[in-house]
Amino acid sequence: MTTTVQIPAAPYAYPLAKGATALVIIDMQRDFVEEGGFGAALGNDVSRLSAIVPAVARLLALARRLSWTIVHTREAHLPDLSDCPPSKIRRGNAPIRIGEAGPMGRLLVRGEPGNAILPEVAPIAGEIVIDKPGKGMFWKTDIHERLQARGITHLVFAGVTTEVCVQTSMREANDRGYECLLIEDATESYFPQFKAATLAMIAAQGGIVGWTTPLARLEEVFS
Ligand code: TIU
Repeated sequence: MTTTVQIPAAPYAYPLAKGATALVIIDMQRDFVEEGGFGAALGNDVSRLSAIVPAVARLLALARRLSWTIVHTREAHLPDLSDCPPSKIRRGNAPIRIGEAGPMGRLLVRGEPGNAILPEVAPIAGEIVIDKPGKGMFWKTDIHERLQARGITHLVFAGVTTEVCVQTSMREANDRGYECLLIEDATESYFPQFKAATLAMIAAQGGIVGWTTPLARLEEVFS
């Protein structure tokens, strides 16, 4: 039988299901956090994102201690870009585009240096790593089947960026019936106002997408 643990959260306590919860860390890859990557090519100030690395590392350590299923995603395309819609390549005003070579290799292409997850939060053996061609983690991936096979019903989210890949993945998960909690200080955006709006809209209307809480609330419950 699954035991439920109440985590203080917005808009009300999150009913975390022990033994049926996975941590999902979205796209903590060099492409978004370091100069010379995809995030910088889009014209963003990437320096904001590295501030959350210690919190994501603490959350990952907690999830490992609790023996949760752990999922790491990367936004990554096949080298021939056959999984990348032309519209995604065309979009924006970037000096280098998806698939073109930058200082960290070909942008958003699997296996390139820029596609690597940051060493502080890198996966270890036994953890799931998903290369996703979309912003959301379910489109053209097998993650739903893999989570279902493990009996996972609850997802705790972290990563970047809050209003793009994190929110899209959380909404996709919500539509598939998962109970979703976003860790507020383990996610970040290039735009502080978009992060604030995303946290607010997730928890609004009685948790229309899910719940949000600071990492400290989770750590206190499992101390
Ligand atoms: N541009 C931006 O904010 N994000 C992305 O393109 N991908 C992710 O959020 N991972």
